[in-house]
Amino acid sequence: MKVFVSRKIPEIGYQLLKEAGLEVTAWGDDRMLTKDELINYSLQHDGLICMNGERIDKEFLNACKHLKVISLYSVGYDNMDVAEATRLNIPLGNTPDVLSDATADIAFTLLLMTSRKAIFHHKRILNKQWDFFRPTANLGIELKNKTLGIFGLGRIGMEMAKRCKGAYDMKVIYHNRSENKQADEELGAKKVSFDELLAQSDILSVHSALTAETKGIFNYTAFSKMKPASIFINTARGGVHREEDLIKALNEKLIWGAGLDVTNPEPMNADNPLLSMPNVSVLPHIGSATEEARNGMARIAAENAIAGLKGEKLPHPINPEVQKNKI
Ligand code: 8YV
Repeated sequence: MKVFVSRKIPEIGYQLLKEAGLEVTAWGDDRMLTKDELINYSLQHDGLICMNGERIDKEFLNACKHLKVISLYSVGYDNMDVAEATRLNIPLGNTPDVLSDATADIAFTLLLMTSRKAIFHHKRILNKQWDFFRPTANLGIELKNKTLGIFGLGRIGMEMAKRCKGAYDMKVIYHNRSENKQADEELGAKKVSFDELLAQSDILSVHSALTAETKGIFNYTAFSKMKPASIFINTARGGVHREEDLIKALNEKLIWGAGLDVTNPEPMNADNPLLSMPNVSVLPHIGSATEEARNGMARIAAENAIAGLKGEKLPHPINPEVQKNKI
């Protein structure tokens, strides 16, 4: 059996695949494959390990119906047409849990950076603007006892809530479809409506998947319902907020600041107005960028691929119904 890995991943991934007796083709060039290249390589293999930036859409899936498994090196699977893969009986896997701490750390980092205008002050040094002390210039805001609102309280949101509770004794509220009992028991977190989340949060942190329901939900109307002193954080997917509405909301001081690890599109243009706002911090989608998380993702992506190629249940399936009747 042959597996294609579409981008360089940590060594542990290749090692596990080889130990399982698979023939591995690892894309080694430092560039993204084109759609046609991805199809052509996939056609020569039985399984695929791919990235979130690659569109696993109807066209790809129908061209590569033969694949015994598609293992995504990412927890978010908004790049995949899951319904079509399920219709074609292709098992899909993702890499949850191993990146929750790393991503929550980036949400927390963005919160601190934004609340103290850290990037703006760093740029002042680079621009030779660090001159003399001004008691009232460019002040930040403190976080103790504030209310944290989580949009999409799953594994990553829970880790962000723990950090904010532990460090600043924040009150935690969240908006989810279903109640999160663990958050209630461990953090006293309360489930609220979307409008209540907007109205009550001092910090609003997005941790939801990008779906038809969440796409663009943070628009001008939503930002207008937030507190003028609030900070908006998004480490999930850029498509959940509308970038031009966020810029407008910041310019009109409807909200105080924003911290983004995800943008729309990615990469963000270097001339994006958000990059020159003092109360905004932007990072280039580095939520999972730690040795620990990326190694864990490589391990899980390999384990999913191996199981799929052996016709076994994937340890982390996206569409478990595909395999339920077959195994
Ligand atoms: C990846 C992520 O860096 O897992 C996810 O959903 O957003 C990140 O871990 C990104 O998807 C690139 O594949």
